[in-house]
Amino acid sequence: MGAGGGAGPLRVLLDMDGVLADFEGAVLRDFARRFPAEPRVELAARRGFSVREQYRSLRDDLGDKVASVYESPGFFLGLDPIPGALEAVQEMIHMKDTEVFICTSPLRKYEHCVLEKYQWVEKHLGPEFVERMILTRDKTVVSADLLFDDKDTITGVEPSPRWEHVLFTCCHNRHIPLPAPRRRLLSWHDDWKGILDSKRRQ
Ligand code: T3P
Ligand code: MG
Repeated sequence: MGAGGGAGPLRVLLDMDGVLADFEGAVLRDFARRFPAEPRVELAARRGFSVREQYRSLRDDLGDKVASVYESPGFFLGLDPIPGALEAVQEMIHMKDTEVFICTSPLRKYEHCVLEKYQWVEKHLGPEFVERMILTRDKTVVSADLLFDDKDTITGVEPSPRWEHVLFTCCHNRHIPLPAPRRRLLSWHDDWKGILDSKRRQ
């Protein structure tokens, strides 16, 4: 099915942080380096989408400290790829009847984040993928068949987005029960092709 109904290529949106780029691993690594004496949240203990909220719940000022980590220059460009992501995306882009876009939200404090997201994609996926980037704070207005995203609840002005949100498993969402018919992709080594195939048949 093409974006939201009818014949046509399958359009897939890929979120960036938590799906292609390891935001959580880098936050923990850089926080530990910059604030070695402070308490930190290990990945196994992460709960809830917002890193800032969880650090703030440890101690009030730690929220701003952890935010200063991901707002620093070089942070977004320095993220490691999620295991298997680059290979999966290169394979997906060459699949017949498939359109792949990267759909990512910039931080509200966008100074370094926006430029570095473009640079990251060019560095790890190549200039042709830069053509496929959609930066938006509201993913609900983008029309596609599938959105792979690690954020458990995605809201915006459109109450009924055209895409099916497949939850990409990440440290902060692995404990969240997903009521049917919602589905997960556990990792890029899981059956993402099966999800694309089942969507084509719908
Ligand atoms: P993406 O849409 O690619 O997942 O909010 C800006 C980006 O940073 C967004 O990228 C999500 C990511 N992010 C987190 O994953 N957790 C956080 O706590 C914050 C502040 C941002
Ligand atoms: Mg994300």
